Amino acid sequence: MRVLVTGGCGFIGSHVVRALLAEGHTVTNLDALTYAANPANLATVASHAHYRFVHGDICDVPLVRDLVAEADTVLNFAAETHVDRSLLDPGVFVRTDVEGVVTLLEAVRTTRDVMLVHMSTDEVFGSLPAGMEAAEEAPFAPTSPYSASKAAAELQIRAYAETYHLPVTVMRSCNVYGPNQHIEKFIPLFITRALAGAPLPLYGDGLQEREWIYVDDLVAAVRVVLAGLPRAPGVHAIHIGTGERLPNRAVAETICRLAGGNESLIQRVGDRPGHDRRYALDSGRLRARGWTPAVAIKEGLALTVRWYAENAAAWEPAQGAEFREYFQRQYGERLGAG
Ligand code: TDX
Repeated sequence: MRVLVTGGCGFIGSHVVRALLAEGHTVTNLDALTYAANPANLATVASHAHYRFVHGDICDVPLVRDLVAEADTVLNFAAETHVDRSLLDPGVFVRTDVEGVVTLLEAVRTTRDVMLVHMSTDEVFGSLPAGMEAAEEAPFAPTSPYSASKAAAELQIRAYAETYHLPVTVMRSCNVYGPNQHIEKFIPLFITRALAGAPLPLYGDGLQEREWIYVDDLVAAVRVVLAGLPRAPGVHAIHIGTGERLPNRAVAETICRLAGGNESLIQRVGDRPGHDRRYALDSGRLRARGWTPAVAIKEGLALTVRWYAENAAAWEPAQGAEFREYFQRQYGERLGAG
């Protein structure tokens, strides 16, 4: 395949780029290098003969049109992804997550012979009651500016697929974790702070439930999806979920144990506004295609804690001025008041 990956310097994108190159595909990586990108994630493949990096924005119409025209498959991982940041600064989420997707759709519409595969999220369904799982056709009920932008992107995809008879595959994943994830996210934030003996800001009662997938399992799922892309016009949605659903407090306690920290580091702080209580995906469609997760959460957390402990040089640069300012806005008062 000749794949255009967008957002390939991010967490999920970089794992997928490496896997695609290892499988012999040709990869062009279009990345805007926002705060969340880390080109070091791709240092080992930077000079690979079948890899090309393009520094640019998915909202750049002529650039995207040219790159899409060279590809047979477009994999969209470019996005603003952090819910807390969407509460502080929603505009950039609409731009990248919605306008960026429309830019891709326009390029795909005019190129035609290219398969678009888009990464979405379990958050488009909003909070689910206990015992319920969202199947691919469940109704959207997003609650944060982030999840609303991802749902809006999906509605644009649906509109284009319907109007212009385009085949588009939409993957919706549960929470991903593992090496190279930006330290703003729950698991890496708690790991890096536990390693430093710093307080761990647990929002609200800590009983919110998330479904977790180790990044290698996510990459394996993406490979299964890519191996059988439906070519019929329409939206082909597929859920990537493990069924491993845990309250945040339990994850935080495990991290404390693994990082050699004390559970007293966990500090309950003011809740995230509009905080969804529970996500859960029905992943039967993907499993019917032979995928099953290989890494249980306990093992995955141990691997992840070890990676952050042994690879400080890979994530410490992310703790620069931009992050310190964000951290102060997000947690300054919360931790001060805790
Ligand atoms: O400091 C924190 N304290 C805390 O209690 C942070 C950062 C998070 N949390 C809680 C909020 C969530 O219930 O932990 C849970 C996970 O938080 P995040 O890592 O921010 O992830 P979440 O909001 O669940 O969204 C993630 O999964 C779905 C990704 O950020 C999204 O991009 C993805 O679509």
